[in-house]
Amino acid sequence: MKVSNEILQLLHEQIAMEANASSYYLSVASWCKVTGYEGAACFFRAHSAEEREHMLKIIQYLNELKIHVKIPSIEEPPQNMESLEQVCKIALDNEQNVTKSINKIIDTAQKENDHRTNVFLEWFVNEQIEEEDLFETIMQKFDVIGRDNLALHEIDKILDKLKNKKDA
Ligand code: OFO
Repeated sequence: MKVSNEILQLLHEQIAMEANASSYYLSVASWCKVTGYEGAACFFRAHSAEEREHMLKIIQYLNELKIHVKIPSIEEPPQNMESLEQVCKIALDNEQNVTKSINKIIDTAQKENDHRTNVFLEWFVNEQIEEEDLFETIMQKFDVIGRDNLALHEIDKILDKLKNKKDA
């Protein structure tokens, strides 16, 4: 096999993490939509699709090494959404955990001189810088603009603009 069992295990865990993130963001999008946050609903739906792309990237990497991937089952995402700020904070926490997880795989790949996996994961390192920055910026909006209904309406509009991240 072209990667070690440990790397294979870690990449499978990463696939599950991306799939669960995709599912969480979809669930948040659904909550936003019925709560009146149209912009946030679009933002989280787009973000859910991005996470699925991340999962597919890893699957494709392993498949190109002729390794069959065991597709994991998805956990039921948390359903107790309380506020727009809370769901954005959970998203930031998730992204920080993804960064830790990517770093752990890179540490392992470097230890094993697995240059191929190390180089493959570079894209994820850069992506996580963007992702953490995105959610940190969103969290700052609650402090800067506020938390009353008008402020939340403004933040909802900002999230709509951020849905393609290029505007971030
Ligand atoms: Fe939002 O993180 Fe994937 O990789």
